[in-house]
Amino acid sequence: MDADTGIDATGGTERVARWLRTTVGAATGLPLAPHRDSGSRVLLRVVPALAGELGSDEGYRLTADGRLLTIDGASETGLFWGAQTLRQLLGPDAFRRAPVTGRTAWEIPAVTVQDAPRFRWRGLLLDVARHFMPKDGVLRYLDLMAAHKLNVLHLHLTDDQGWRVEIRRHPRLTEAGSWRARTRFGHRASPLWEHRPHGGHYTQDDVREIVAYAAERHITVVPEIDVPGHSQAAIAAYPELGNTDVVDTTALSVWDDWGINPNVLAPTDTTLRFYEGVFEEVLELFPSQFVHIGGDECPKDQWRASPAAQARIAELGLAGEEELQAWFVGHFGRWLSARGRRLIGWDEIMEGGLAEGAAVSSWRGYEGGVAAARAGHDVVMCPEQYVYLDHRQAPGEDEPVPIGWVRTLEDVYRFEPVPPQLTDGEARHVLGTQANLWTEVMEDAARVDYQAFPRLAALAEVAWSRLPAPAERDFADFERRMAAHYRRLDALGVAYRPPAGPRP
Ligand code: TNX
Repeated sequence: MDADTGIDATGGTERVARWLRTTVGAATGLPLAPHRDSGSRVLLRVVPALAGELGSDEGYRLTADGRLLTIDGASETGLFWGAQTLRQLLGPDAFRRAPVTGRTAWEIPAVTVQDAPRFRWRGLLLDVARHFMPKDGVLRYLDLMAAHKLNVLHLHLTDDQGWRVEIRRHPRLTEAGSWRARTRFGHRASPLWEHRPHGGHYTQDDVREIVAYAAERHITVVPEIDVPGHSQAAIAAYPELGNTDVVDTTALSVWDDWGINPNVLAPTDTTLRFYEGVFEEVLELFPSQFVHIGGDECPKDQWRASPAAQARIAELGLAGEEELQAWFVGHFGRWLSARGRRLIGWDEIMEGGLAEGAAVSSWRGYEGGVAAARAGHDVVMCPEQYVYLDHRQAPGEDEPVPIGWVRTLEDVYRFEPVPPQLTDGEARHVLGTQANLWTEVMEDAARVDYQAFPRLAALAEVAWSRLPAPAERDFADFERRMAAHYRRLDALGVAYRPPAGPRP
C-alpha cells in the first residue's frame, strides 16, 4: 500500500472503509482515499453466499495479489474482522495512532486467508463498578477487543461498591450511589488498604457514545444490572429498596469493602417497580438482545428474617428463599421477553428454577453450564477456574495483584468452552465464552491491562479458532506467535504482563 492506494468500497462496506481510513490511515499516514483508476486497490465486498461456505456470517476471505487486495465478508461484520487481519498483515507499526516509520510503502505478503469464528459470543466482562473506568478507557478497550476479534463487551454496571449508569427517573443512584468515601485496596497489611474516595459514572450520552463506538466495531455491549444481591449502592441511594423490616437501611452507605454483602434487595412491589423503571431506561440505551440481571451471590439471611419476605413466600406458595430468588429473576425474565429481549444471569439463577428462554453465564465451573445446556438454555462458558483475569497469572510473590488462585496464560489457552459430556445438540447451546475481569484490586487502566494481557489474547484464540482438544493444543506455537503479538500490544500501548514476569 502507498499514497496512491485507494479503497473501493462497494455497497454496505462504507463503515469498514471509514475504519480503515481513520485507523490504518492514521498509523501509516496513507490517505486511503476512494479508489480511482490508477494506483493499487483495496476492494471491500459483502458476499452473503460466503456464510454457507465458511459456516458463519462473521467469516471473511482476504486475498492479496500484487496490486489488488480483496476482502470479501459474509456480512459487514465478517468484512470488519477481515480488516483487522489486514492490519495484522501490515505489521506492528500499523497499530499506532500516528506514523513513526517514515515509510511510504507498506508491503503485504501475497496470501489468501479464509477465516471464520467458532463461537458467536466472544466476550470480555469489565467490572466498572468496583473501580470506575472512565469513558475513554472503555472506548480504548473496545478498540483492543476489536483487534482481537472479540465481539461482546459485558459491562458490569452496578454492585455494592458503586452504581455507574445515569438513570433519569432515579437520580440518586448516581448522585449518591456512584461514590464511596474510601476504597480498600490490595492486602489488609498494605499501606494502601484504606485510602481516598472513589467514584464516577457514565451519563446517558456517555453510554450512547460507548454503544455507538462499539457498534462501529461490531461489538455488542451487554449491560449488567446486578439484582437482587450486590445491590448495596442502590440501597444506600434509595433505602426503601432494602429489607427495612430487618435493617436500618437509611444508615447504609456505598460499600467500601469486598466480598459478599448481606444487604440485598427486598422482594417487594416497591423494588420491582423501581427496577422496571431502571430497566426501561437501560433498554433505551442498550440495543443488545441480551440483558444481564446478575443474580449471583445473594445471601438469603435477610429474607429469612424479614416478615415481608416471608409473607411474599407464603402469598406465592413458594418452598423457600431459593424459590423467592427464582421468582424475582423470573419476573424480570418475563418482563424482558415481553419487550423482545432476553435475560441472561450468573449460574445461581438456575437455583429454584429458571425462566424459559433465559441464558446462563456459567462462572462457578462447568456444572451450571452443563445443566443449563441440557435443559435447553443457552450458555456462556466463563468458569473462574480458567478465565477469571483477576486471578493472578503466576505463583510469584512479586505479582502486583496477588489475589486468589493462579490462572496462567497456558491455563487460558487450554480452556475448552464446550464440555465433552455434552451431546452435539446440547453443545449448540454453548454460545461461546468470555473472560471476566473483576476490578476489586485494579484501580487504574495499567493494572487492568496487566491482568488482561496477554491472557485475553489466548481467550480470543480459544473463542475464535477451532483448536484441538486441550491436551493436544500447541502452546509452544502460541507462545512463538505471541512474540509477534507483543510488538502489536507495544504499539497499542498495552501495559501487559511481560513474559519474563513483573517489572521490578
Ligand atoms: C465472584 S463472578 C463474583 C464477583 C467477584 C469475583 C471475584 C460473580 C458472578 N461474582 O462479584 O468480583 O468473584 O473473582
